[in-house]
Amino acid sequence: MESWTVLVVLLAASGVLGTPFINKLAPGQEFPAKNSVRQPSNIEDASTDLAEPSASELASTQTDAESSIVNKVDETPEKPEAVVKVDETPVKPEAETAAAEPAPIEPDSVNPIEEKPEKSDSDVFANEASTKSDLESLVATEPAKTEPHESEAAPTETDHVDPVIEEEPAILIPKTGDLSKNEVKVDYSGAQVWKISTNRTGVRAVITRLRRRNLVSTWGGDHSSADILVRHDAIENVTRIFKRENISYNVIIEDLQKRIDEENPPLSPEELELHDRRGHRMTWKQYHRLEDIHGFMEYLAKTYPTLISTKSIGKSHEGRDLKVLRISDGKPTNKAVFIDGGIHAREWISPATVTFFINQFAENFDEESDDIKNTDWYFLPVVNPDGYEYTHTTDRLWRKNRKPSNLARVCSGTDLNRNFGYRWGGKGASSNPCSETFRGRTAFSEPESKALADFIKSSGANFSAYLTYHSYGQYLLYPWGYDNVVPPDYKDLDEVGKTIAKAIEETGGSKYSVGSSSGLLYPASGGSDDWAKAQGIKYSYTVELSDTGRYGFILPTSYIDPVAKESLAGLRALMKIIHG
Ligand code: 0X9
Ligand code: ZN
Repeated sequence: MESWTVLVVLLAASGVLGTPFINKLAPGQEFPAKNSVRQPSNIEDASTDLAEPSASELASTQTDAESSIVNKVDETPEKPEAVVKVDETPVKPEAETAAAEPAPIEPDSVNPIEEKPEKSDSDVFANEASTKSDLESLVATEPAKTEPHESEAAPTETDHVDPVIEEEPAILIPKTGDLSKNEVKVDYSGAQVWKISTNRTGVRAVITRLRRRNLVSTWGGDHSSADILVRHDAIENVTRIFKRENISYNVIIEDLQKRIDEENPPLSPEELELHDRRGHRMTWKQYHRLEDIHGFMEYLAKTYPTLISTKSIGKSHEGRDLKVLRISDGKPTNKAVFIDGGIHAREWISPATVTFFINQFAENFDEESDDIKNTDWYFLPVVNPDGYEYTHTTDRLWRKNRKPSNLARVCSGTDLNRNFGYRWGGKGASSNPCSETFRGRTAFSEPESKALADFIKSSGANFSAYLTYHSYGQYLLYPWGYDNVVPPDYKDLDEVGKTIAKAIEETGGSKYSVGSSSGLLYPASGGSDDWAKAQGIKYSYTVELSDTGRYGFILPTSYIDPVAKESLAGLRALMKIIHG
């Protein structure tokens, strides 16, 4: 069948015109008062494509075909060509950006990392670089707790797509998983993950072009390498292009579907029964479904009612609970910490790690150190339950939430980590609903991000720390993410980050890199960490858990225990500092 025929058939069968699936779950308890098939080849037939432009062509020109399909760009975050230097001139402040005319988006400026920021006289940054350290020169001086410009949907300089997208729905091309209302499981047979050295100029541009043609998508990487997923039907062509252009790469994963199949083997019936008798099904030997995670949280609340409570702080788009678990002995002098996981659906190690923390503190509370006991803990292990379930049932590599865009529901999902209302809509966040980094229609347009933020604002707790667990890369990232600037207290954040990293390493664990997320990775606005920091929460970190790319998102279950344990050591180090 022709790929377009497949597209039409799938659209017809996909519920594009139907209503979204609603999964009703029982509401959670309230907190007590303080003292109490094949990968759809719907895009392009990669085997018939490619009259093979050279890399230089790829890098510098745009084919007719590409310009007509510009909206199918996959903007999975890309690591910078080189680590963004801290002494680079900071970009314009938000006020200027928002006021700027809706500049037509350069179709070729698809990579925010490659942009050269402009200098502005009215920059809000302290930029006396000559008298200060490089990082100091990037300290953003705007006050914390700045309320987001929620109604401003200003087009961004770095937007990768046509800003008048609503007028051109016909050129929106869905990606894998977007047509799956018929619940055909996405099959990654033969797809590969490659690690590419990006030291040479032009390599990233080649990757960007291939990505825009949906032949590859970006997984991760660092300043000198990129991990890309190469579609099965694109391997031959991409290989040829890379060979011709002398781009070196290693095949990290030979057959992605095989890895996926091996990743999460079921427990034996005996093991299951053993765990069931304990009152919940969580094992940390497996990646569990949402039902098991929520069941575990309810079990703890029931078992330790004076210490632990749960609360549904809202519902996901498909009606699943956003369940927060609180651990607190109710002492009025306690500090408060908020920890979440699973903002990105496919990062399974994150909810596994967060639930590991919960289990440790809940089951051993009396033996815990004062740093742990004198804290009111709030855990939201799965911020994106619809996406998380979708990765179990349909597409293992889904990243966003599952709310359909309003464009005939061709493309689903918003990247929740681009939807928070601090500097929303800036760099590294797309206005294209088909993009992996779609920022949503407005700040907090998504029920999941909104519920999280509303809860933090209204809980009455005075949070000292906000930790959000992601994967992968082994990074400890502090704000700001929206641009290559740092907050006034960045030195504290850097120092504490390094202390956490040291504690992790000293357990015999992994090596973490510490830095601001825009500096170390790439600018990406609308992140939960930036929003939390802007609320005045001092220690706001994104933790990118293991690994560094050998398995990437498909981390075998044998890693859950060591990753969670070393992360716990890091958390303990942070708590020691907080309780100083
Ligand atoms: O891009 C992201 O959202 C995070 N990386 S991930 O690979 N897990 O997708 C990093 C977020 C860093 N924080 C901000 N940019 N605000
Ligand atoms: Zn993530």
